[in-house]
Amino acid sequence: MADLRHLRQDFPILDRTVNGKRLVYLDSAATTQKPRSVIEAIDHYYRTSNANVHRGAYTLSVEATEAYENARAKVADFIGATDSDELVFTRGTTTGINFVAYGWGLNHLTEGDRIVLTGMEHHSNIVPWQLVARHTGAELAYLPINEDYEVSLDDLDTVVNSRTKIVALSGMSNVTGAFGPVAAVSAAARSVGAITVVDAAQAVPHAPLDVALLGVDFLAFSGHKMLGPTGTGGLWGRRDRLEEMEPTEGGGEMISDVGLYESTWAPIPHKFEAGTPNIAGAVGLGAAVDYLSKVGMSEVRSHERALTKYGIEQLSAVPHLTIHGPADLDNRGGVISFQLADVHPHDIATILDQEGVAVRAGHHCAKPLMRSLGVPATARASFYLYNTPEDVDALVAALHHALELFGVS
Ligand code: 7TS
Repeated sequence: MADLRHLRQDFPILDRTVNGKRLVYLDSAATTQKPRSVIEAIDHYYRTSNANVHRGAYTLSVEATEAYENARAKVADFIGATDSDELVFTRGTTTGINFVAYGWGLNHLTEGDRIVLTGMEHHSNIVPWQLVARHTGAELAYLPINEDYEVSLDDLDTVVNSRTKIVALSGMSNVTGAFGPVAAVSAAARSVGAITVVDAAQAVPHAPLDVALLGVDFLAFSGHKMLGPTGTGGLWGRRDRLEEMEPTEGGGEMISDVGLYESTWAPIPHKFEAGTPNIAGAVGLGAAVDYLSKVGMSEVRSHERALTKYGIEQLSAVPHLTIHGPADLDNRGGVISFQLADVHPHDIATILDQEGVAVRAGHHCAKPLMRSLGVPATARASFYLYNTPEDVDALVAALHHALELFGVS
């Protein structure tokens, strides 16, 4: 296992205790903890350079604008975008997908057109498309998941048909950890002239990713799931796609000219960034990608792969425990959803919390996927670069404790 243990000291929150126990944070799929460098970058920005961007001719405003645009360049570079104009700052993955659904979908879909999704999507990659389908008369079609928890490509060529205009899929499930078949699906989409939108909320933070090689049209991700602050994220789009996409929010900062009845837009990416942006958030996200780049995304991936292997082995040895996710480590990331006997996942999470272990329980905003799994909810442990085998051991010990409490033998 790539030993990243030394990184733990960079995360102040990991020093705290919860219910008298060492904090074992296993909910990074929901949001990640923040290293000191990110916290300090935000603090430093507010202490030294705070002003609004793209406006004033005075020093502070110029510095704030530079900090904001430098962050854009860093984040663009981090995902392999050669042109930082192709990176729109958003509030997170949800906002990014909604921008594409309303800004591109609404203007390119007509009745009878098809939007293809998969059976393992988060609600934020389902509901915006349902809304746009309702507005346009387009229909939704799904690539289902198979018994290995993977998106089935058996009917790819019939589901992605000549009426398909948009295919949207997750790079990695936040429930099962399964990777999405982005390359195969985007090739099928391209062959019928459809665009591909990737929900990369769980992909960008955990492995090297290069939009220049992926061959997709849009890719949305969240800053807070990759060590950055909440309320930050990115939407990358190919230049031509962003140029043909309409803004969905109007206001200051996003215009070229405004008349009484008509307006024209600023060039990309600014036409999608109406109003005063989250400047400090962008600065924090820039510091987060600096941190991740210094560690190295290949290191992050190999650390999490090894930790997932260990986690699956150890959890599989717990009596009455069922894991919902692929066995193939090359096709999955560090998210492990499980059931423990017939104990409700919320009860599991509460008992684990007594031991200082933070896991999420519920439907994980993926209700259609939960229905395919045949369960209303799961408990879920998710890893990041600061987790260790000792964290897995603490989880397993707490689960044994839960079995005792519930009298399951
Ligand atoms: N897509 C996936 C695959 C996600 O896991 C999430 C958030 C989102 C989209 C939405 O991201 P947001 O930053 O806009 O909220 N997933 C989770 C989770 O698994 N637990 O809490 C949030």
